[in-house]
Amino acid sequence: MSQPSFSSSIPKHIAIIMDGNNRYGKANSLATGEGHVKGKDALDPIVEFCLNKGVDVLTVFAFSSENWQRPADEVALLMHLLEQSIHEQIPKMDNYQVRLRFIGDRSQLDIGLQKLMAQAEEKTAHYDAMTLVIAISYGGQWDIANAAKQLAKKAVSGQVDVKDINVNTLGNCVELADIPDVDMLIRTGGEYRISNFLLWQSAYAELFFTDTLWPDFTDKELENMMVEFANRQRRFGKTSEQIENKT
Ligand code: M2E
Repeated sequence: MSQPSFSSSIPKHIAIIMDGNNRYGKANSLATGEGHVKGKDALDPIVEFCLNKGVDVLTVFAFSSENWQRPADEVALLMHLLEQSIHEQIPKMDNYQVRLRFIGDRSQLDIGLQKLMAQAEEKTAHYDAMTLVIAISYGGQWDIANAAKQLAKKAVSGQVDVKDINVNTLGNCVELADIPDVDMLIRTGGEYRISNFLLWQSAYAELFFTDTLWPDFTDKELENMMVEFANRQRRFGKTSEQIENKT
Protein backbone atom coordinates (compact mmCIF):
# COMPACT_ATOMS: atom_id res chain seq x y z
CA MET A 1 0.00 0.00 0.00
CA SER A 2 1.57 3.28 -1.04
CA GLN A 3 2.10 5.81 1.71
CA PRO A 4 -0.59 8.57 1.64
CA SER A 5 0.74 11.60 -0.17
CA PHE A 6 1.80 14.58 1.97
CA SER A 7 -1.24 16.50 0.78
CA SER A 8 -3.57 13.95 2.46
CA SER A 9 -2.03 14.92 5.85
CA ILE A 10 -2.33 18.69 5.51
CA PRO A 11 -3.77 20.13 8.73
CA LYS A 12 -7.10 21.76 7.83
CA HIS A 13 -7.09 24.09 10.86
CA ILE A 14 -3.84 25.53 12.27
CA ALA A 15 -3.89 27.72 15.41
CA ILE A 16 -0.89 29.80 16.53
CA ILE A 17 -0.13 31.41 19.90
CA MET A 18 2.10 34.22 18.59
CA ASP A 19 4.33 34.76 21.66
CA GLY A 20 7.72 36.48 21.94
CA ASN A 21 7.14 39.97 20.51
CA ASN A 22 8.33 41.85 23.60
CA ARG A 23 11.43 39.67 24.06
CA TYR A 24 12.19 40.12 20.34
CA GLY A 25 12.00 43.90 20.82
CA LYS A 26 14.34 43.80 23.84
CA ALA A 27 16.79 41.38 22.16
CA ASN A 28 17.01 43.69 19.14
CA SER A 29 17.09 46.95 21.19
CA LEU A 30 13.90 48.16 19.52
CA ALA A 31 11.76 51.01 20.85
CA THR A 32 8.84 50.09 23.10
CA GLY A 33 6.10 48.35 21.15
CA GLU A 34 8.26 47.83 18.07
CA GLY A 35 8.34 44.09 18.83
CA HIS A 36 4.57 43.98 18.31
CA VAL A 37 4.97 45.83 14.99
CA LYS A 38 7.46 43.16 13.89
CA GLY A 39 4.94 40.57 15.15
CA LYS A 40 2.29 42.06 12.91
CA ASP A 41 4.60 41.91 9.89
CA ALA A 42 5.46 38.26 10.60
CA LEU A 43 1.89 37.14 9.89
CA ASP A 44 1.65 37.71 6.12
CA PRO A 45 4.24 35.09 5.02
CA ILE A 46 2.50 32.54 7.25
CA VAL A 47 -0.93 33.37 5.80
CA GLU A 48 0.46 33.07 2.26
CA PHE A 49 2.19 29.74 3.02
CA CYS A 50 -0.99 28.25 4.58
CA LEU A 51 -2.98 29.45 1.56
CA ASN A 52 -0.55 27.78 -0.87
CA LYS A 53 -0.50 24.52 1.14
CA GLY A 54 -4.29 24.19 1.17
CA VAL A 55 -4.86 24.89 4.85
CA ASP A 56 -8.54 25.84 5.30
CA VAL A 57 -8.35 27.88 8.52
CA LEU A 58 -5.55 29.74 10.29
CA THR A 59 -6.42 31.10 13.75
CA VAL A 60 -3.98 33.43 15.54
CA PHE A 61 -4.02 34.66 19.14
CA ALA A 62 -3.50 38.43 18.84
CA PHE A 63 -4.82 39.63 22.23
CA SER A 64 -5.94 37.41 25.12
CA SER A 65 -8.40 38.01 27.97
CA GLU A 66 -5.31 38.12 30.23
CA ASN A 67 -3.60 40.78 28.09
CA TRP A 68 -6.03 43.34 29.58
CA GLN A 69 -3.91 43.09 32.76
CA ARG A 70 -0.79 44.38 31.01
CA PRO A 71 0.39 47.98 31.68
CA ALA A 72 -2.17 50.50 30.40
CA ASP A 73 0.27 52.01 27.89
CA GLU A 74 1.01 48.59 26.34
CA VAL A 75 -2.73 47.78 26.11
CA ALA A 76 -3.36 51.15 24.42
CA LEU A 77 -0.50 50.53 21.99
CA LEU A 78 -1.79 47.01 21.19
CA MET A 79 -5.34 48.31 20.60
CA HIS A 80 -3.97 50.99 18.24
CA LEU A 81 -1.83 48.38 16.48
CA LEU A 82 -4.79 46.02 16.16
CA GLU A 83 -6.86 48.77 14.51
CA GLN A 84 -3.99 49.63 12.14
CA SER A 85 -3.42 45.92 11.40
CA ILE A 86 -7.05 45.35 10.46
CA HIS A 87 -7.04 48.37 8.12
CA GLU A 88 -3.86 46.98 6.46
CA GLN A 89 -5.17 43.40 6.37
CA ILE A 90 -8.41 44.07 4.46
CA PRO A 91 -6.82 44.83 1.05
CA LYS A 92 -4.51 41.84 1.51
CA MET A 93 -7.56 39.64 2.12
CA ASP A 94 -9.07 40.99 -1.10
CA ASN A 95 -5.88 40.02 -2.92
CA TYR A 96 -5.65 36.56 -1.34
CA GLN A 97 -9.47 35.95 -1.46
CA VAL A 98 -9.22 35.11 2.26
CA ARG A 99 -12.17 35.50 4.63
CA LEU A 100 -11.38 37.45 7.84
CA ARG A 101 -13.15 36.55 11.10
CA PHE A 102 -12.67 37.63 14.71
CA ILE A 103 -13.34 35.72 17.91
CA GLY A 104 -13.37 37.02 21.48
CA ASP A 105 -15.31 39.24 23.89
CA ARG A 106 -15.87 42.30 21.69
CA SER A 107 -17.79 44.14 24.47
CA GLN A 108 -14.40 45.01 26.02
CA LEU A 109 -13.23 46.78 22.84
CA ASP A 110 -13.70 50.41 21.71
CA ILE A 111 -16.87 50.77 19.63
CA GLY A 112 -14.78 52.03 16.72
CA LEU A 113 -12.71 48.84 16.72
CA GLN A 114 -15.87 46.73 17.01
CA LYS A 115 -17.33 48.49 13.94
CA LEU A 116 -14.09 48.03 11.96
CA MET A 117 -14.05 44.30 12.82
CA ALA A 118 -17.67 43.89 11.70
CA GLN A 119 -16.94 45.77 8.45
CA ALA A 120 -13.87 43.60 7.77
CA GLU A 121 -15.89 40.42 8.35
CA GLU A 122 -18.74 41.60 6.16
CA LYS A 123 -16.43 42.76 3.34
CA THR A 124 -14.55 39.43 3.19
CA ALA A 125 -17.36 37.01 4.12
CA HIS A 126 -17.77 35.78 0.52
CA TYR A 127 -14.08 34.83 0.04
CA ASP A 128 -13.44 31.09 0.19
CA ALA A 129 -9.73 30.48 -0.49
CA MET A 130 -9.04 30.31 3.25
CA THR A 131 -10.31 31.73 6.54
CA LEU A 132 -8.04 33.84 8.77
CA VAL A 133 -9.40 34.03 12.32
CA ILE A 134 -7.96 36.69 14.64
CA ALA A 135 -8.56 36.10 18.36
CA ILE A 136 -8.92 39.45 20.14
CA SER A 137 -9.91 39.76 23.81
CA TYR A 138 -10.33 35.99 23.62
CA GLY A 139 -10.04 33.32 26.30
CA GLY A 140 -10.94 29.63 26.09
CA GLN A 141 -12.65 29.78 29.48
CA TRP A 142 -14.61 32.93 28.45
CA ASP A 143 -15.61 31.04 25.27
CA ILE A 144 -16.94 27.99 27.15
CA ALA A 145 -18.71 30.11 29.80
CA ASN A 146 -20.26 32.24 27.04
CA ALA A 147 -21.44 29.07 25.26
CA ALA A 148 -22.96 27.80 28.54
CA LYS A 149 -24.81 31.12 28.90
CA GLN A 150 -26.14 30.87 25.33
CA LEU A 151 -27.28 27.29 25.91
CA ALA A 152 -28.92 28.23 29.26
CA LYS A 153 -30.87 30.97 27.44
CA LYS A 154 -32.03 28.37 24.88
CA ALA A 155 -33.10 26.06 27.75
CA VAL A 156 -34.97 28.88 29.56
CA SER A 157 -36.74 29.87 26.33
CA GLY A 158 -37.62 26.22 25.63
CA GLN A 159 -35.47 26.01 22.47
CA VAL A 160 -33.62 23.04 24.06
CA ASP A 161 -34.55 20.65 26.85
CA VAL A 162 -32.10 20.22 29.76
CA LYS A 163 -31.77 16.53 28.86
CA ASP A 164 -30.46 17.63 25.45
CA ILE A 165 -27.54 19.59 26.94
CA ASN A 166 -24.46 17.64 25.83
CA VAL A 167 -21.08 17.98 24.10
CA ASN A 168 -22.85 18.45 20.75
CA THR A 169 -25.33 21.16 21.77
CA LEU A 170 -22.72 23.01 23.87
CA GLY A 171 -20.16 22.60 21.08
CA ASN A 172 -22.61 24.34 18.76
CA CYS A 173 -22.39 27.45 20.98
CA VAL A 174 -18.60 27.93 21.26
CA GLU A 175 -16.68 30.24 18.90
CA LEU A 176 -15.86 28.68 15.48
CA ALA A 177 -18.62 26.05 15.92
CA ASP A 178 -19.06 26.17 12.12
CA ILE A 179 -15.35 25.37 11.55
CA PRO A 180 -13.54 22.01 12.04
CA ASP A 181 -11.59 21.69 15.31
CA VAL A 182 -7.91 22.65 15.51
CA ASP A 183 -5.60 19.99 14.00
CA MET A 184 -2.30 21.70 14.82
CA LEU A 185 -1.71 24.10 17.73
CA ILE A 186 1.62 25.97 17.61
CA ARG A 187 3.14 28.15 20.32
CA THR A 188 6.20 30.27 19.64
CA GLY A 189 8.39 31.99 22.25
CA GLY A 190 9.62 29.01 24.30
CA GLU A 191 6.76 28.62 26.78
CA TYR A 192 4.98 25.25 27.09
CA ARG A 193 1.48 26.48 27.97
CA ILE A 194 -1.87 26.65 26.14
CA SER A 195 -2.53 29.95 28.00
CA ASN A 196 -6.31 29.77 27.78
CA PHE A 197 -6.38 29.69 23.99
CA LEU A 198 -8.87 27.45 22.07
CA LEU A 199 -9.47 24.99 24.93
CA TRP A 200 -12.62 23.35 23.52
CA GLN A 201 -11.56 23.47 19.88
CA SER A 202 -8.04 22.07 20.51
CA ALA A 203 -9.16 18.97 22.47
CA TYR A 204 -7.45 16.69 19.91
CA ALA A 205 -4.89 19.06 18.39
CA GLU A 206 -1.29 18.03 17.75
CA LEU A 207 0.83 20.37 19.90
CA PHE A 208 3.98 22.04 18.58
CA PHE A 209 6.28 24.29 20.61
CA THR A 210 9.28 26.30 19.41
CA ASP A 211 11.75 28.59 21.19
CA THR A 212 11.61 30.85 18.12
CA LEU A 213 10.21 34.28 19.04
CA TRP A 214 7.10 35.06 16.96
CA PRO A 215 8.67 37.81 14.80
CA ASP A 216 11.41 35.31 13.81
CA PHE A 217 8.93 32.51 12.97
CA THR A 218 9.12 31.70 9.24
CA ASP A 219 7.16 29.65 6.74
CA LYS A 220 10.17 27.29 6.58
CA GLU A 221 9.79 26.44 10.28
CA LEU A 222 6.04 26.00 9.76
CA GLU A 223 6.74 23.69 6.81
CA ASN A 224 9.03 21.52 8.99
CA MET A 225 6.25 21.33 11.61
CA MET A 226 3.76 20.28 8.92
CA VAL A 227 6.08 17.44 7.84
CA GLU A 228 6.18 16.29 11.49
CA PHE A 229 2.38 16.63 11.61
CA ALA A 230 2.06 14.37 8.54
CA ASN A 231 4.40 11.80 10.15
CA ARG A 232 2.35 11.85 13.35
CA GLN A 233 -0.81 11.30 11.28
CA ARG A 234 0.71 8.20 9.70
CA ARG A 235 1.43 6.82 13.21
CA PHE A 236 -1.98 7.91 14.62
CA GLY A 237 -3.95 5.12 16.26
CA LYS A 238 -1.44 2.38 15.47
CA THR A 239 0.20 0.28 18.21
CA SER A 240 3.98 0.56 18.63
CA GLU A 241 4.22 -3.03 17.31
CA GLN A 242 2.36 -2.07 14.13
CA ILE A 243 4.71 0.86 13.63
CA GLU A 244 7.82 -1.25 14.32
CA ASN A 245 6.50 -3.95 11.94
CA LYS A 246 5.72 -1.12 9.48
CA THR A 247 2.19 -2.51 8.95
C1 M2E B 1 -2.31 41.02 13.76
C2 M2E B 1 -3.52 41.31 14.37
O1 M2E B 1 1.05 41.20 18.67
C3 M2E B 1 0.05 41.50 17.75
C4 M2E B 1 -0.30 42.95 17.87
C5 M2E B 1 -1.37 43.34 16.92
C6 M2E B 1 -0.99 42.99 15.48
N1 M2E B 1 -0.54 41.61 15.41
C7 M2E B 1 0.54 41.23 16.31
C8 M2E B 1 -1.12 40.69 14.59
O2 M2E B 1 -0.67 39.55 14.52
C9 M2E B 1 -4.63 41.59 13.58
C10 M2E B 1 -4.49 41.53 12.20
CL1 M2E B 1 -5.90 41.84 11.20
C11 M2E B 1 -3.27 41.26 11.61
C12 M2E B 1 -2.18 41.00 12.39
